[in-house]
Amino acid sequence: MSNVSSLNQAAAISLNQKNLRQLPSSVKVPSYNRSELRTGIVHVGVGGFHRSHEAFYTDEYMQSSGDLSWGICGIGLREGDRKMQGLLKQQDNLYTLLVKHPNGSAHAQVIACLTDFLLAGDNPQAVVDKMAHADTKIVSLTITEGGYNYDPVTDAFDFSHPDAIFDLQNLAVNNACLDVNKPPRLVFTYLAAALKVRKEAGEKAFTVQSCDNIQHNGNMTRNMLLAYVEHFDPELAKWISEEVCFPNAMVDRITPATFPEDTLFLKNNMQLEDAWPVVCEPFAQWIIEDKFSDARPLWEKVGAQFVSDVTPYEKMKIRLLNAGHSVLGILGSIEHQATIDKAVSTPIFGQYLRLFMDTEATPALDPVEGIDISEYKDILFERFANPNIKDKLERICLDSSSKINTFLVPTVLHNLQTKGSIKLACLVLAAWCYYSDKRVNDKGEALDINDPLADELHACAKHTQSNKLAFLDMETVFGELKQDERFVAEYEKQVSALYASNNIVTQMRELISTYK
Ligand code: CS2
Repeated sequence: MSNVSSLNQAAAISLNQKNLRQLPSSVKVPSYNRSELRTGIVHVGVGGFHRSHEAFYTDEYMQSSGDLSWGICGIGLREGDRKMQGLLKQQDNLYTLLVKHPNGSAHAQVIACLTDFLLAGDNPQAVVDKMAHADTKIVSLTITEGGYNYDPVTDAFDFSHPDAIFDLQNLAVNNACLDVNKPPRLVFTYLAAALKVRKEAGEKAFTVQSCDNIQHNGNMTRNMLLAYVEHFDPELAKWISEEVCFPNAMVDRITPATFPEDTLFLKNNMQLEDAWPVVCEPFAQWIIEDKFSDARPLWEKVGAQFVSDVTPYEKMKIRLLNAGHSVLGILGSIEHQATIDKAVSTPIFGQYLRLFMDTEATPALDPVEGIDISEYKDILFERFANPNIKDKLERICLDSSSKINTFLVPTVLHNLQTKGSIKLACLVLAAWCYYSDKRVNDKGEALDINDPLADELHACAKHTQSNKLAFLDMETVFGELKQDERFVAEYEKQVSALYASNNIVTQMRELISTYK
């Protein structure tokens, strides 16, 4: 066995431009001529999701249409992006999408639309120049739910955030110009600088397109950018408000983290050596409001859908899929579940999730044209259960402080207003407190908690034994909910019961039994 695999490994071909035409026929490669690509899109945040979603759609579009004006230049704002940038560079910015099907099979496709990858920390001016370049029609973003510098307590741009303070100080001493020795930290600073170049040259604006899981992600981007720019250049803010389009969009494709097994799988089964392939499910969905400042790829030719109002679609996706992930992620983590497929296939977790979706999340949705919500939920369960995806709960629980706010809290607020059920969501919030307090699962194994607010969450949660409402001191999450007596009473009931039993499954069972 080991001989066979070492023979296969020896035969693997490194992914790069020179070898592109020599890859085995089982690997799909684009037939367009990369040297003719122009860079029409600049994308900030080249993680797995961008590579399995927008880049995939764009690659498919260029491949099928022959319109090569939509090459993508990646931008990394964080030092942590250096690894991806370096590995992609060695592969001439090519990478493999490994699409894993529920029956255990997989297919591989090389994505060739990345033209370049710039690290802002190395040369911030190059980033601004790229965004401002006449070929750039769209600057898109995957900067995570927490990346918008939005303060849910004040419902406004967070000027007290250290990154905002840092950027504003540097802009102030430099007469609103970039200081190359102090690379800006906020994406908004780069957008402002590039849009200013366009404005001053009397040129058209580019579209700013968010690809994050935030309701009205375009409006959020617009509001945060305008609030920020207004602070130091009101004229530019006015121009942006008149000239720049920020389409709202619903984005969807489950993209787990890549593990060494995936790299090895490609090598052993497809003779392809890729240092950082992307793994994803076969399903992909992108529903976009058709509001662009300038030209755009005809993504509708390759499966995206353009609509005039994306609100019902994004609500449905965020409140069922993303919230569903968080429900399984938080409840499952404290009961030593490791992956979404295993958790959803464990009857008690599957039942709990379906009940949450049917009785709490669905009533908070609007009717969605052309979609049967019940069927949508069935499909979600099938997607979650894909045993080949193995989406780790650690990834799901990453940055829970932003996710719970975006994915779950709006459902609770809706149900408080309509006097609907909130108990299933309240147990998830109580479980999140327990998770943040104990930081171990029921087997005593340490939980890998990755959240910028992890210390604050722990500091509040650890007083729960003596004060059942201690966790609600997390203002950024519970600010609005805490004003509601019914919520506070229900949360207290759930958290008390959980701390008394020390067993999440007992509590889940208890709640499920109230529906029979
Ligand atoms: C997940 C999302 O991060 C999360 O919590 O719910 O990454 C999810 O997999 C994607 O939004 C799917 O489109």
